[in-house]
Amino acid sequence: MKQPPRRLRRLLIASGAVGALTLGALTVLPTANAMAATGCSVTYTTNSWSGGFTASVTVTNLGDPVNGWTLGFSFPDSGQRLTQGWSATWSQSGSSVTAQSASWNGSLGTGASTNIGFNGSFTGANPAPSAFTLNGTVCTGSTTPTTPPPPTTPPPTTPPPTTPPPVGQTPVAINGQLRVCGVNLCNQYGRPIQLRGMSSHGIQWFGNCYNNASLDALATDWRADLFRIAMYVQEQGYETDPAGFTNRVNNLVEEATRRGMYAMIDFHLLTPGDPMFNLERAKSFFAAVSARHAAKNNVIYEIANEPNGVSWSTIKNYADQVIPVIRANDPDAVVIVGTRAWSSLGVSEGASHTEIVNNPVNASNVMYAFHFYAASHKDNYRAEVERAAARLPLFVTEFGTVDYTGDGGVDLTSSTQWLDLLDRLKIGYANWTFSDKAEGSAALRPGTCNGSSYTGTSMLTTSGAFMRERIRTPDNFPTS
Ligand code: IDC
Repeated sequence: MKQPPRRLRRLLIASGAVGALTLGALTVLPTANAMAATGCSVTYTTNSWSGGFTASVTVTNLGDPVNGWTLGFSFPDSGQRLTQGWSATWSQSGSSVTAQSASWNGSLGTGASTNIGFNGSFTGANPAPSAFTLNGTVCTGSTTPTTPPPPTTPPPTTPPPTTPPPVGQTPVAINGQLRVCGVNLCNQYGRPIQLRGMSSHGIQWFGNCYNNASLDALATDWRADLFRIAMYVQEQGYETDPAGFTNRVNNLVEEATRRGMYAMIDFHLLTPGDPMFNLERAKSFFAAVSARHAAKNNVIYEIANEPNGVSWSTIKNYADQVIPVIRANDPDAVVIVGTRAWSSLGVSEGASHTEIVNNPVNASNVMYAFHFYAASHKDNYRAEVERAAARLPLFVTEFGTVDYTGDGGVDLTSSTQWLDLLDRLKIGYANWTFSDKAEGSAALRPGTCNGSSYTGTSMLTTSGAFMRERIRTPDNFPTS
């Protein structure tokens, strides 16, 4: 394409800006470029809540293939701030924002796209930026070659994938789509496996702990198989901004997926303990997330964190209404149902797993949650898990090395007994929490998430160091 005259160029810039304001996406004309063909387009969409927002930015390279890129734009309003980005190295200086490609999405072939994003805050309005640049070229949605293409231009080659192919063998690359088989969780070869991983803290409070560096460390330094995304429903969670939280969960699922980890979507109901209180919210939320991730093979749905103060039949009634919503979109995903009395299989309210055995939910490919806090829950709970595991598929979707408040000292003896039991029974687990909250259960020391260093042990608490050792020991993932 030829460079249009200067006047037309200005016109296009203006119309591009209008498009951005109305559609949340825009194109502006390129400036002069170097020898290579350049060009790009960007879509920018946001979900906002009071004072905060999540931006999803899709960058498409329309020029020659690039190896490493920098996206630039300016916030139009002086109150707009970048707080936490992902899938790129983000920075802000004045109103200018830049995002530098990560190792796995730096290569963008002709026509290839990648999605990156960030959380931000704003004080006044929150307008979309009106111009984007990729490696200095303004993104117009078209290509500008400076040299005429040679007569025998080869046909464009297939762009390289924007998600990295599994490096080595990730847990998802090895195990693929999971299925419940008898009382176990089986991989794509029909062999029982145990998933070991970490739970986030409430993403409404500790969203800054889930960034590129921390999730890289979780996947490659901790060698976690699983990342549980704890989305509280109350306590400033989902109910305050359903669209925003759905989007945040979706983004974290994408981040786990890129790194070859299983993603567990935790509908973290806790207070009130009656899941029916949140039935309609659960249906809306799970309809949205299961539609979005239906094609993935690494998503596990946990529909009720910790029901409490209600009977098993009430929980079953809830599950029997929520599971079909997920299955309508994602028929083969494993679903985990919380159990009575804070997912204690009923034990903390004087019941036992037999009420579930006698009246299971009306669905297959389902597991039941068991939670424990090692300093509070000991031999009688372990004995119940051992009995229940012979009859029900169990998943420890949350546990702490400390007491049930989530705080206090680590009980290494009880924690070790618990994890030895779970390893022996091949029961998967997620530890509460991969966060830097100042409480005993947090794996990261306070302040860690303000920095960028998450590998090794120097930033780990007693609980974090213990859990990293347990999680990173080699898994037994049979492949035949
Ligand atoms: C706790 C957190 C704590 C937070 C509190 C608020 O550790 O920082 O202030 O929630 O609700 C659970 C729950 C889980 C609790 C955890 C520890 O699923 O939300 O987290 N716990 O108390 N069940 C048993 C213990």
